[in-house]
Amino acid sequence: MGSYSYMALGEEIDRDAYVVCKYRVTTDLPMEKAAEAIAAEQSTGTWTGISTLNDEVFRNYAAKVTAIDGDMVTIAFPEADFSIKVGAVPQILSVISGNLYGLSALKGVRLEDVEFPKGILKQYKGPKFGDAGLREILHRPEKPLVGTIVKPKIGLSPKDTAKYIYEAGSGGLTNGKDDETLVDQAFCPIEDRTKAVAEALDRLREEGHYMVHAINISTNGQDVRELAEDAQKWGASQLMIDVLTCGYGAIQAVAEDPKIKVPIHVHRTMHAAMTKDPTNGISMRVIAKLVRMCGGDALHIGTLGVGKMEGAITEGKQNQLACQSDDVPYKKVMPVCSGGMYPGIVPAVIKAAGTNNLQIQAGGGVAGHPEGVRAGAMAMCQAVDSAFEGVDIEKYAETHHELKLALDRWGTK
Ligand code: CAP
Ligand code: MG
Repeated sequence: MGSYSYMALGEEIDRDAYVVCKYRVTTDLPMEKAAEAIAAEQSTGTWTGISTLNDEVFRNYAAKVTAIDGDMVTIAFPEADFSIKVGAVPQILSVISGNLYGLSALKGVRLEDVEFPKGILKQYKGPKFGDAGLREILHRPEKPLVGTIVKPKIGLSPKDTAKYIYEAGSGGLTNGKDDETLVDQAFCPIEDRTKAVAEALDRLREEGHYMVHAINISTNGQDVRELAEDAQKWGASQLMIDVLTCGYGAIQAVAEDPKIKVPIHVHRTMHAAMTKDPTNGISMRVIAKLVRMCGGDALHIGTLGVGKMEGAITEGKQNQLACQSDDVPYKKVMPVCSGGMYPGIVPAVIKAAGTNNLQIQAGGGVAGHPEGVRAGAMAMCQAVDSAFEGVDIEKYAETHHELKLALDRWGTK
């Protein structure tokens, strides 16, 4: 029974022949032992030597531990370990992010980053629209997109949802969306909501304002594509999919459906179950890379360390880069900053983002404005304009009533 070593420290590998992963590993064992346990379990090994593993199989398909730097372990998986046609992201995740979390050799392990070879990247089409496509639809070439999430997140009728969106658009917002828990409840059937919101958006367009609203079509695998086509038929200007509850396959199925001619907003609800713990799980950067491959046009990346949801600025910047980098053959994804946003925090978010190429959206920060949704929308737009024009927000508020009321209510960050 041959014994095989998965250690290949310092070995130069052809980056176009491997999927290269970086893991943060916590273990009481020597790091080499822990790293080898991951490489073995995720490729040709198991907990004991086996008579059925031969030199040829090992040579062709074994993963390699190519670097150990403190608690960071780099493991290279041969491209041949991954499916050629079917299998896609589910099979990729089973290799790079599967059994390893349960290995008794590890106290914790977090998949921090992944780099794919060209042969795998070319199996995916990426976003159909991307950030530039969204800007074209909205006739908004350079300022940040400004959006809202209809609040309360559940309970409004289709008519009241549409009224909310009409008010938000009248206040200048470019984007609306369903919240992550709203799909097709009895109080707001998706067909009625989609049609009512479409009428509100048509009215806004007749009044000279361009706005899209993402209808949440999160559902099971066999229905999501048909629901996407139905929602588009009912007038949806954008679709939303909760990627972690629906799966990456749902994004890919809808994005690659030739009948779908509207962008996809990707919500990441449930992500914190795997991204929040710095020693265990998966980084949002990896999720963002997979969403981009599968065709998401806009993706929540957190609030760069300044909002209500957890996440430090460095992670936020990594997520932003995963959406916007030029090192993959795909259109760029619009990074969405959401979660506890309000007008007074906008300058800090834009400063942290270091660019205007983002979508800032607020639910409570619009619906909670003292003078209602339209004024809340105006205050968010005024906050974005102040940052875009490089004017101090307090100064800007001296001549913008709605922003002044928002700053009085929630302050600045
Ligand atoms: C924001 C939101 C979004 C969060 C999710 C919410 O509402 O609708 O789902 O943005 O977090 O339900 O919290 P508020 P993330 O604007 O009222 O906070 O974007 O980090 O995935
Ligand atoms: Mg929400």
